[in-house]
Amino acid sequence: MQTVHDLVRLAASRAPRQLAIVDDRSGRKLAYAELLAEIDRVAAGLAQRGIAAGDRVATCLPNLYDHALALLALDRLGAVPALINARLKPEDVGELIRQGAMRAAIVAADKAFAAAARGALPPGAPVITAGGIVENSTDLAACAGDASALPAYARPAPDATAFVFYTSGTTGLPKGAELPQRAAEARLLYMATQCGMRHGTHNRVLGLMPLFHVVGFYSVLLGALGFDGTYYVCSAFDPAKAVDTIERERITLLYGTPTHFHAILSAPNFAREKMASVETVVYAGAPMPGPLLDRVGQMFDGRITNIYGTTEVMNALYMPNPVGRPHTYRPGYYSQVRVGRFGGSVHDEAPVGEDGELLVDASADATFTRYLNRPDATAAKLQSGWYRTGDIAARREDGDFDLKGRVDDMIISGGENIYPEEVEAALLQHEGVRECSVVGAPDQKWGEVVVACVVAKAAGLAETDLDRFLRGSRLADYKRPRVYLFMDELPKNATNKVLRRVLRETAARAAEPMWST
Ligand code: 01A
Ligand code: AMP
Ligand code: MG
Repeated sequence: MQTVHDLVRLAASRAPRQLAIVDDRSGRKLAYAELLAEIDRVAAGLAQRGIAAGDRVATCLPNLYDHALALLALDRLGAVPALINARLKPEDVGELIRQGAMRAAIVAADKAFAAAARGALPPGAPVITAGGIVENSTDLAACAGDASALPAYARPAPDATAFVFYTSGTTGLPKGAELPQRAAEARLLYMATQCGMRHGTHNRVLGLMPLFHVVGFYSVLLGALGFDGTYYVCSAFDPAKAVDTIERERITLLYGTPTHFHAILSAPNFAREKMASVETVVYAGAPMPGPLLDRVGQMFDGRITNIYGTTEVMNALYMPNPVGRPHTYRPGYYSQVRVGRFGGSVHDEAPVGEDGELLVDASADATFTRYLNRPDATAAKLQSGWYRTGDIAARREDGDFDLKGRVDDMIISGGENIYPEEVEAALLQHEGVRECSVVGAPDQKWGEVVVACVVAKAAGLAETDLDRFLRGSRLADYKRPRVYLFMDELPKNATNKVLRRVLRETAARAAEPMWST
């Protein structure tokens, strides 16, 4: 087993002078030997502030260089980073810190987030900010210590939790998936076996994907650092800046959601010639709309791979060279999958050609262990050694798999999961809303957009009222509906259940004019 720290340490011993990280904000360029020294210095600084091996430490940060460094330093100490989506509102971030019994937090330099963290942590626990200074908190940039005082790296047990990554549930707060130390290798190695990434100092990887999701951390950051490559920090996603960086730095690997590719191809400065250095294109998180995939195929000479996976199991299925091909998937090198009959146990396999739920063998090293403090959720998703994905699949005659959407009503927008129930609950808090139902509608840029179907209590309720209300609510901004449809009543069946299927069709027709955005 190689842990995250092992992988970086080994790369540094092979290629100490090779460029490891380039920071887009400060312009700093760190060679591997410098990065390793920096990790030790920050780890020593964090240790001085009381963070110790085994401590769970919340991080809630955009894709800053400091974020990457903090994660690597916490891991070096043997602490367990719990990576919270930086798009959540401070109330939810505080609640996750409280429920996760965290011992410290590293958050963006923002008063509201620092206060939420302080209120949720035990008295006196460190609140560290990155990217600036906030009253009563420590600036991560000043958080360096004497590396010689740091104990040697202690090899953790393979089963010990290394990281916690959050994934949203139907209602309530996101669930924290505990990922064991042994998961690291497989979570980056599939980049070579499935996506064609080769080991070596030629790798120049653009950090488009958020570090607080598993792809951004394991496959992109660690993919670069474990393979002797260079990681180019993108502190914020700016498509035009991404185009410039790809051209200037001769980026070899681009990994994004379909939305990232839509944005890059739509950037005013985009030109096919500027993409000439890109050898490897990978997309994940959502299916890519056909017209977009065709354009990606035309604009990149490199090899394109569609990666299907989840926070809990990482890569499960993939599709090499998807352009112009029927969309069928096959298991990745460490994955075993089956299709389970709807309503059946995980051993009740659906016959070839029949739709069921995609199940993934949970004995693979890449698999999560459990949801943090959520035995109920763990029992619902992890059964007799199989992980229930919640995705509909069918096994084909040729052994490949078709993917056909979700078992539940989850909406995927820009690679982020949004559960309608949560948005509905937020809308119902508005005094003018009698009833509502939230569905997804297809969208060329976002994959799906959130559409709210609303029955108002009285005439005069406007879209702007609801949008303003939700902005001020606890609901994360990216979950807000982008389209509102006001209705006299919601379509329902005989037992008074809202017919989401009917609403989805209505929403698709209504949202269609927006497809060009
Ligand atoms: O009206 P405003 O001002 O609030 O609008 C703002 C944002 O609220 C809105 N926004 C979004 C989204 C979104 N996902 N859906 C809907 N709206 N994100 C942001 O856009 C306006 C501008 O805000 P911004 O902060 O400047 O937005 P961008 O930085 O341009 O963000 C868009 C991105 C697409 C880049 C961003 O959403 C993103 O980074 N998405 C990637 C999510 C991701 O990493 N997904 C993968 C998760 S891991 C699970 C998985 O699928 C998987 C797959 C394979 C796991 C393992 C494997 Cl192997
Ligand atoms: P998460 O729950 O955040 O870990 O996201 C995992 C979910 O994203 C999967 O269960 C799928 O619904 C979806 N997903 C991820 N990658 C793909 C892909 N390449 N194609 C289609 N759906 C995907
Ligand atoms: Mg942006």
